[in-house]
Amino acid sequence: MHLRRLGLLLVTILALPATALGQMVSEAIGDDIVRYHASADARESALPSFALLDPHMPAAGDSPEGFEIAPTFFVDEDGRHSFTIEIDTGTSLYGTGEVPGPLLRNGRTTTLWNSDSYGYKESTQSLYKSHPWVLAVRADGSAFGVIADSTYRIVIDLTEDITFHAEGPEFPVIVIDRDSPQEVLIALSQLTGTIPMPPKWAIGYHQCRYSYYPDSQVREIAEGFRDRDLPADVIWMDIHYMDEYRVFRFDDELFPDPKGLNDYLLNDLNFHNVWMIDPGIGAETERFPEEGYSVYEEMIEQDHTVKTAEGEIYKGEVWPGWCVFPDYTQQKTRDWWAGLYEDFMAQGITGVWNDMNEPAIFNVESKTMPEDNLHAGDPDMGGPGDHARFHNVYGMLMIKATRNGVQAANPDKRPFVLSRATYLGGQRYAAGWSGDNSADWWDLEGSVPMVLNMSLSGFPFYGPDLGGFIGNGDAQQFERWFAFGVMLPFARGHTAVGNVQKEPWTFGKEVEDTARQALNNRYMLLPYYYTLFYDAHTQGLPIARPAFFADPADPALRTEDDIFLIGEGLLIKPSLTLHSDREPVMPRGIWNPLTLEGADNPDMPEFYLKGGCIIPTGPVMQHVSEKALNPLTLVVALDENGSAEGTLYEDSGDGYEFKEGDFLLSTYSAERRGDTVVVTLSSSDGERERPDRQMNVRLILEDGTEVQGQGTDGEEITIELP
Ligand code: NBV
Repeated sequence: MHLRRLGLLLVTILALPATALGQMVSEAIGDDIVRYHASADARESALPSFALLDPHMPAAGDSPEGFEIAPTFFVDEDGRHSFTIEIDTGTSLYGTGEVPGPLLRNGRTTTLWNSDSYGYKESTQSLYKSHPWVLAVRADGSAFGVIADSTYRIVIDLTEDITFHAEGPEFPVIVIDRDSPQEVLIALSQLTGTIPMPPKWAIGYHQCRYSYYPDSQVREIAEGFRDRDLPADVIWMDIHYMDEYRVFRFDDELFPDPKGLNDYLLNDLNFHNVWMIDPGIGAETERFPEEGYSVYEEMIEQDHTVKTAEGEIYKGEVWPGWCVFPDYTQQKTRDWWAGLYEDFMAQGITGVWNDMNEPAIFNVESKTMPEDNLHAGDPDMGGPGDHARFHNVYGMLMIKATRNGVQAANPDKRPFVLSRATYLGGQRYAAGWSGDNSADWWDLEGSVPMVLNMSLSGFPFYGPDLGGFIGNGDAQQFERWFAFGVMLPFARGHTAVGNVQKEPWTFGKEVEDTARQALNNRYMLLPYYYTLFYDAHTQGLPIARPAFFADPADPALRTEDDIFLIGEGLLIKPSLTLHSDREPVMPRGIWNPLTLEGADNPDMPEFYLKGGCIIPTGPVMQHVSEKALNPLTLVVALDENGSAEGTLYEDSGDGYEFKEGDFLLSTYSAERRGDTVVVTLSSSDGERERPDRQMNVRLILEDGTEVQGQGTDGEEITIELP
């Protein structure tokens, strides 16, 4: 027996109380997906899953013969239920959700405990989200994934093998085995769900600040984008719009007419809006002597609050002072919470931002509520329980309710919700961002692997505060961050109160020009991004992907996080540091340099197109619905066999008619025939009529030069090679 394995077995036997020495149970819950329980008793008493789409996912049969990846369950010296899955040499570990530092997670530990981690750095153990999930890529490029199906505080220890230590009771362990990391992520999303299709405006650029106020400043900022031809779609309202930080209430001096503001933004400027809602409900009502604060009053009257261990209403301090907190583990509370959005959304609000939902509490060492607080817990949540059990899913249950409310308020629109806290599976309800980062080169560089590890944890709609939340930074840093950051799936500039203004024009003309080039590229690539969001929604593939996806068996790519892929075909190489001579490792094969706007600007990223790929692009526009996709421009790079393929997804950009067939999914192919390249529409799906439009082809050659062709979409286009 392998020495390490023997050691582990001994530790296991010694650490186990005799009663827990049950026989491990395994069952298949999908093709090559096995769920393990420490014992038959553990299987019987397992709590409902919060990660899986089906909280009581039934077994599909016995675990398949020869399935090789199995956990060794044990109880550690601190009494925590634990397990280890051994890894072979050459196995690279990723995922573990929202983590600071590099992409590769071998050698690291992470504590899953949703935390308000203002100003986090590489040593910070817990950020805002919890993903009890590890993606393991073996030396040969095949891969497996591990879910520890527990909501309790968990330490993921990757210093040697894959070890999880979870507080609370025993829990199931799910293992997915596949031939590639991509297939593991598809399987993960089959288990935990994909992102809902976002409204198209949400994949445009977002401008935020803590906070824009009064309303005239909001107008000015939005106008500032339009006056300067800086493409953007969304402006955000942070906590200063609230009346004394009371959620669902507007400050009547700073924001006397939210509906008028929202209507002006949307109708006159084509700007959507997102407004913040926190979970802490101000408990002091003196502020509202006449009308009262119905949100608080209903909380009390209808018994929606989290309780202390003694069963009293729990009060914790946040922005409004003493607050009570909705207990989202009850359906009745989630329904009530969802109902609050009806009047709110009727103010012309188009998106909602849930912050502080770890939940964050001021002036206590733990930064959150006591772990022995009580949640009522409906039967489908596993019944009543302490906060230790529900802490990591508090934010996810909040956004589940929020999303329902936003959806019910406008049934014909696709909701957009952003959340700071969430849990494995939370991609079903909201997009996310990386919380309170700093205007610091470390944060700038680290924002790439953070996005990638979230991608590798089933959470594709994610991005950092571009330009940094804490601190001013400087022009050059802002410029570099913005230049590549707007290419990340969720593209939002944000910064904290007291900092300098950080709109793209406030650092001077050079930065503004770079920002315009970057935004123009994002908007020109919208057809591609939208197609990728559709793929993420339908298949569960991430939008931003690590370089190793291009060749999972290439060991040199396993640590590469200075470049990233958007989809399969577009490689982005940003300028991440001020002075670096490090050349990132490029994937092998054909990657043709692609000239986009800003190609001669050293602060802009470089772009490469993978041989064999076709990506759809359109005209630059100031907001996502400004112009029809005409001309459609296909950017093509041929593979070593002289062919290429790519898809374009189109629909109305909002609503649900796409589910009834109102979409157009086009597959284009290119093929070299002698001295020509022929581009055709090789298949088409959906009931939407093909627009009568011009189609251009940009064929990118290996040296970056290009040959162009022109024709009509749906018809063959032939290009003469030089
Ligand atoms: O609501 C204010 C901020 C918000 O701007 C930020 O994005 C969140 O992460 N919020 C945290 C509360 C306090 C920050 C110090």
